[in-house]
Amino acid sequence: MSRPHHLDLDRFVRGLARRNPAQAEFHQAVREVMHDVFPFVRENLRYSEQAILERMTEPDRVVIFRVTWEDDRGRVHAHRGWRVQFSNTIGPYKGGLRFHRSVNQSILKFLAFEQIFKNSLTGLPMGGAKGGSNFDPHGRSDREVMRFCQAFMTQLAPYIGEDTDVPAGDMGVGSREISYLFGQWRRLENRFVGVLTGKDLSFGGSLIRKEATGYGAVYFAEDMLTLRGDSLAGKTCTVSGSGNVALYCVEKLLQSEARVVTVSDSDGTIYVPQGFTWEMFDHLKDLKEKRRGRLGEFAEKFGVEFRGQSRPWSVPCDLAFPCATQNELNAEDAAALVGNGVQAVVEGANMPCTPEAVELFRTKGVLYAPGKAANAGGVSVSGLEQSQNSLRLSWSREEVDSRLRTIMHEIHKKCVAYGQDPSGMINYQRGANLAGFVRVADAMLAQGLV
Ligand code: NDP
Ligand code: 2IT
Repeated sequence: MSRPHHLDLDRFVRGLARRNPAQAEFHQAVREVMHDVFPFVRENLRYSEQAILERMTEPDRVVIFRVTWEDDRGRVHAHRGWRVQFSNTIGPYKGGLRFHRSVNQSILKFLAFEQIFKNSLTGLPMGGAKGGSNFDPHGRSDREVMRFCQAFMTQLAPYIGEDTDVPAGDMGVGSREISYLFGQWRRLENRFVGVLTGKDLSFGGSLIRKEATGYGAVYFAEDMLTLRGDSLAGKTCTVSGSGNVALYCVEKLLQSEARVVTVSDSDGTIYVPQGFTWEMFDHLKDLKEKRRGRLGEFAEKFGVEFRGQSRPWSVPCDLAFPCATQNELNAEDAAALVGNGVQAVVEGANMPCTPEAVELFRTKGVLYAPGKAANAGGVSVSGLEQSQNSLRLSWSREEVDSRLRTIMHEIHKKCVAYGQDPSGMINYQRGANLAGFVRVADAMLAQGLV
């Protein structure tokens, strides 16, 4: 059956919006990918003839479940849980779990959709998925988090497995949560295999997994700059967030002799004009990873400026690393960054820049690294954790870090190969979208109608 040759992006997205009402983030993520893929598919009719785009934007399945649990005061709560299994064309479903009050189906579908292309770029055998809950771990005791994780896993367990779907962490899900989730899975299944990644080192976790997303984003930034004959040393960097991704982005920037002047959380931004010292970083890591504290406390201890309810983007910088959450950097923020002479924006978070912000970066010649390329280090080391679990071996820090570096270099190369503009600029967004797309689309063609 031949498909229309006059593919129309607006019509496609309108159809998607009709079929998936009230899912703004999902529509946004699909439009962003399709903007680059449509012209390519128009020239390669084998994809449109097999309805690849229609099939790729419909998840294999979405599992929705109730999570009932009891807090420390004996009150009963009913939260909602999801697992979006979007595509397992090139490997078992793979992607994080997010626990945050904002979680809904639209956000998880956008994240799972993005994950398909990100995982494809890594070159590893991983499909795309995401899951989570509208449960908010902030302010909850360890026992409450444990009971929630046990209840969540009891519902999720029938749908996952080491060769089926391998969840990991995302916002609100770190080592503590993965440990509780793993404990419950093992209890239910009476097996010990790598069904989750981001595990503790004592039971099958990988060295460097914790650091991988932040480190990977900095490796990617380094490659972008190297191609321009430049380097990270001495660059002034703004970072948003102060969670897993942000912390290790800051650490690698400091190791690269860059100057990090901000971090943030949902209360506001810390501004350190002279740049974070190692002492400040060590304290921040302890505050956020161990004590689950707030940035106001950090500002007080070091006597640095805390800008309440404010984001880092008005602070002058050479490089910006949004590492908090989706749509945290809008057109106004982008204009402020451009006005202050930003050279590159590297996404540690998933879809942190709005489409209007990205468009401004493109027109002003600012290097822009989309999350699906720049933050792929996390899921890459998850893939390496799966390999180590299958081999029943643990690789050294050096071994995993060197594999991570190689994977990030390869992703950078793919973006350059697919993203060359006639002007000589590299459109990393198009490069990432097309390179990610081609691998999955060709596998779909080869596998027939599924
Ligand atoms: P964490 O939960 O560890 O940290 C999230 C950080 O973002 C916290 O500092 C949080 O502050 C802040 N934040 C959340 N919402 C807002 C908001 N509306 N405004 C300002 N700050 C906010 O999550 P991660 O570091 O793991 O994830 C961050 C981003 O990176 C997400 O987009 C995630 O999808 C993406 N990512 C994560 C990977 C991973 O391996 N963990 C891999 C690839 C991408 P507060 O404590 O106040 O909520
Ligand atoms: O967005 C992401 O890539 C992640 N949250 C990590 C997923 C994973 O399976 O490690």
